Amino acid sequence: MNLSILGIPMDLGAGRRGVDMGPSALRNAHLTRALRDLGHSVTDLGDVRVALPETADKHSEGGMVFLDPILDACQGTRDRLAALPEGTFPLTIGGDHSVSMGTVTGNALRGNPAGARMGLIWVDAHTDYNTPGSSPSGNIHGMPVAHLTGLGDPRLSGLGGGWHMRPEDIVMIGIRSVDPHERELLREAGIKAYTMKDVDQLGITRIHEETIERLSGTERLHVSFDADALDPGVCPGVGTPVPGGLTYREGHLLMELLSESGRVTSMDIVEVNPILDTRNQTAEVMVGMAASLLGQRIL
Ligand code: DIR
Ligand code: MN
Ligand code: MN
Ligand code: MN
Repeated sequence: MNLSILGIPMDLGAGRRGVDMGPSALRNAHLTRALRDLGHSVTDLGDVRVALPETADKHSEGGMVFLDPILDACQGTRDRLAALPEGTFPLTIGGDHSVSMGTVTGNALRGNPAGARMGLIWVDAHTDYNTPGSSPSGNIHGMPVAHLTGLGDPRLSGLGGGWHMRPEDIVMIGIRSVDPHERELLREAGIKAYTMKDVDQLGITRIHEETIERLSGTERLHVSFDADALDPGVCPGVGTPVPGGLTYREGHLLMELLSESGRVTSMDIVEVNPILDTRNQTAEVMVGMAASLLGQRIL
């Protein structure tokens, strides 16, 4: 496969500093080499330009911190991805999870100005379904999915032009932290979310089967993997660790099964924070997750 790596070194959407170094940490953990060893042709496109928090305008507008520079970075990401040749598999590396407003729209718009029907698998401890009105923090990394479905601020929800994600084409896995008003919005939208209780009860194999069945009508399939979906013991280098996450093997099994499905067309790895990490463990684990999604097998 032709893989394109694109970094978005942004921490403007998160509550703490450091995930802007995520792309460096992942490259240091030999991301390119791991994917080339699987037989892929890998091009690193470098990084999207992102404003520095020290020089950007932080003023919180309508309940959103750093709205303008985040919008700029998401537009840059979207345009870069939309212009890639069709048939390329983009692997986007963040950055806080607000980058996914740019990655998902860019991947939907590639070769299709109206936007392809996109399935979205959101692997995360959080549902990231806040709007500026429901958010307790004002941090935009808690809001990307709501904006992708057309809720919230029109500048962010307008990144896809007229295109939006259909709520029925979204599946979340690993969920264990949802804000009170966010929970209501998620219910109203009818988004399928597999909580950690569901992971314990059903297991990853069944969840994977149901997910692929549910998303069978979509043309493209994007996996957005927030490192905090995995247990903090596995991935300590994240800004908002929540106990009781996916085990190392549950993460790999989900990626291995998705790889076998042959359906996935793009991926994000986000929220790797080397400042809070133990050595570079979190980046190393996430390189392994990408490798499993892209064909690595035990035998
Ligand atoms: C919280 C935290 N729900 C918020 N969200 C996080 O600020 O909206 N998302 N950490 O990754
Ligand atoms: Mn997230
Ligand atoms: Mn998260
Ligand atoms: Mn986050």
